[in-house]
Amino acid sequence: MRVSSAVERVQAALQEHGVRTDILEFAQGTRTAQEAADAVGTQVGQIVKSLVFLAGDEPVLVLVSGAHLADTEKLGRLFGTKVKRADADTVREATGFAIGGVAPVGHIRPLRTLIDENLLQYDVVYAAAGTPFSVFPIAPSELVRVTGGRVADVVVE
Ligand code: 5CA
Repeated sequence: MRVSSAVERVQAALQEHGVRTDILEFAQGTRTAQEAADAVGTQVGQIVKSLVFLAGDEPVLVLVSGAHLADTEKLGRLFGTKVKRADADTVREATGFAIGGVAPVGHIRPLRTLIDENLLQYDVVYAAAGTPFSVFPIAPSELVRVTGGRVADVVVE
């Protein structure tokens, strides 16, 4: 199977940061956190949702545990401006990835990033690798390092 250019972009970004990991591909699909958890055989909390929001006009990235929902009020306070969910076109424009495959790295340009503190409790988490059929395992501390993200309380209680 030809490796998609989106996956190659993620691979290159991970390599650039010295992350050693293998991208896992699943024919049955990993479009949602639950599908990804089922495919990998892990709990949904260990799946990283890579969500794009607009903070004012600026696209930003929020990495959220699959077991939690992002709280736009909290995001607003953390980014210092009104925050809303980006639509599908904006997501693709800002990241180069389509919804369901948005990776935490390998974007067209760097995005300010917040990371759900709930992800830090796990030894390993799984993030999308650029397509709705691929994920890669990574230690949460490494995810923080490679994204340059800030760990924060970003979820609905
Ligand atoms: N591959 C999986 C697990 S890594 C994945 O990408 N999950 S996700 O949660 O990060 O991506 C799906 C998310 O995209 C959903 O949680 C939903 O919030 C968002 N989404 C789905 N459809 C739309 C849409 N039309 N516009 C904006 N956001 C959407």
